[in-house]
Amino acid sequence: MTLYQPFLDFAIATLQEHLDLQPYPIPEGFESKSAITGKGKRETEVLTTSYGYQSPKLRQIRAAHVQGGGALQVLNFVIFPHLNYDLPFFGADLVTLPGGHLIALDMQPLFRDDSAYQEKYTQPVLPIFETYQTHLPWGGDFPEEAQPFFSPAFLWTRPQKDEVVETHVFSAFKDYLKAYLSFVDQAEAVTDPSSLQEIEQAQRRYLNYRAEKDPARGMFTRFYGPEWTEEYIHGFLFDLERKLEMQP
Ligand code: DBV
Repeated sequence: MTLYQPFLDFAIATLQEHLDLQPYPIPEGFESKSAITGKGKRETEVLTTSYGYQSPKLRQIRAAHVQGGGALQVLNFVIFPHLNYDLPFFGADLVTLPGGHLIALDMQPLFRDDSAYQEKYTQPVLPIFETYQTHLPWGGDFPEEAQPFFSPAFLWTRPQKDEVVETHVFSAFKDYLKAYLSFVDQAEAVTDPSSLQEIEQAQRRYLNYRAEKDPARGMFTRFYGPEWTEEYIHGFLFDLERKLEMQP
């Protein structure tokens, strides 16, 4: 059992319980990928496994789980709603590197500076966010250009101990996911053409940013090569652009 496996198991079980969950196709060759890294006694396997689901309101629910021993563990888990809902993205980037843990957890807004939107999708999360401030303080040093994509309830923290991840971070992850599912439950389809256009624009903005700035690009390129990495990013992890191109 690795650090983030319980997070993944909880997420899938909870989604299954609350949603009409269907599989989301994972392109061939990307379900599971392994490479050997390091030399001699440092030789370790780095295994990346992918998970994909969808539901009537959620276009793509996907996870990438990287397992490379005690000094490299990642769970990147994102939910992309269908384009006819104003729902935020659920975004979790749980990263363990030799220097410690790096935790990003948020309901990433479509419209960061719209106060009605904040009222609807950030206010209800703030009490949960505040609950965790003592044990999971602000992690500092955050890319300026990423700011527009996060809400005021963005949980960004760098715990040193595994134990903090296993307890407080796991608990925050559960609370955020449950709160997200209650948003999904309440969400009603948008039909107004100009609102639909704004949603599509906001989704494209987010997608392009994440695909372009994916902080895992370097790591994946080192392990699996540039071709596999670019195809994984654009063909699975952040695939909206491709899916829209395929539509008539
Ligand atoms: N991040 C991803 C995907 C990953 C992944 C798909 C499957 O978006 C892993 C793997 N994140 C990952 C790794 C690192 C980070 C760091 C391996 C460490 C990179 C390194 O130090 O070499 C939030 N993730 C980060 C950082 C931030 C985030 C701010 C540290 C700063 C940085 O290196 O850029 N999550 C990340 C982010 C957004 C998000 C920028 C933007 C919307 O949702």
